[in-house]
Amino acid sequence: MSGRSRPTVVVTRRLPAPVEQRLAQEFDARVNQDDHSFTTAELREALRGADALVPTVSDRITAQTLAVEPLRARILANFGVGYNHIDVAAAKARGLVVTNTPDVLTDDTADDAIMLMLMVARRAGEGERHVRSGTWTGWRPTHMLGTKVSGKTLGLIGLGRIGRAVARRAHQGFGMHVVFHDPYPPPANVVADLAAEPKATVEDVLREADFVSLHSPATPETRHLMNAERLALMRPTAFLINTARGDIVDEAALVAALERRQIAGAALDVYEQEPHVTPALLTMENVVLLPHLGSATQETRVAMGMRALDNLAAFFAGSAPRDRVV
Ligand code: 8YV
Repeated sequence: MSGRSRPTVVVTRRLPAPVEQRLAQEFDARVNQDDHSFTTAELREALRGADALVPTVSDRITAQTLAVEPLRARILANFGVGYNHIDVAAAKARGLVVTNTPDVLTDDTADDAIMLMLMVARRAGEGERHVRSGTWTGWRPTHMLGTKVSGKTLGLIGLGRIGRAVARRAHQGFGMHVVFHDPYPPPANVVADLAAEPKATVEDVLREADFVSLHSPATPETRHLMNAERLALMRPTAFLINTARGDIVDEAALVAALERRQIAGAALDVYEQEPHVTPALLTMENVVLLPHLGSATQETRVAMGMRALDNLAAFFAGSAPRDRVV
């Protein structure tokens, strides 16, 4: 293809080098050199000036943003599996195709959930802070006792790709009993292979689980799914883990539940208003806080980028992109 005929693609954040190299080879790429978070004005400009946009979770692509005239962009190839930051109905109404990057980040995100479960149960963050503070006085039988993970009950809210990968790790690796609720469960043979026990309601899971891990997409239905009432159903010895989306947990209600000792702790990778974290959480030793690291490995971020570029390449070649969501 000649330079002139190559589609113009705006990528809102810096991507790993191999992805940017391919991007430059195949497209007329406009890269965000200093990796700043795009303003609404910049997003609108990109929609007016480019054939495609590669956004990330740090971009809010609202109906108002999508209302630009004239609209040149024809596809939003999201870098990431979750696309709740894009108003897909508005995108569809404007004739835009939207794609995401599933599968390639499943293992890393499941690893992240297991890591958080272990960290919060075994007080890993607190222990690290203790050693680094220089106040550790030495080993003793009663020092910093945590909660045993192996053999406990893990409750999964959502048994999609990532939920299933967590179930496998928990059951096969830690001998955990896995219970779950999913309004759209996978086929019975898949559930049986995982040795996961279905529950009729979210509440049933919450009442039984020693660890509750969230794996639902962020939708209007799942917004604040973990509210004050549901948090109160968890066991006082149980921990909440969220690697899905911040919107699923009412962060203020979580703080209240932790303050009242209604639950034993929480481990979060995602927040309601990223990068803002409700200040009270920062002060709690029984809370583990990570900066949205679910898919943050070199291998996976390259794979996500390549998958987004595959979707763009297919679209501009006139074929169906593999990961079309609308
Ligand atoms: C990404 C994620 O890092 O893919 C997702 O949905 O939450 C993360 O793995 C982020 O969304 C990239 O846009």
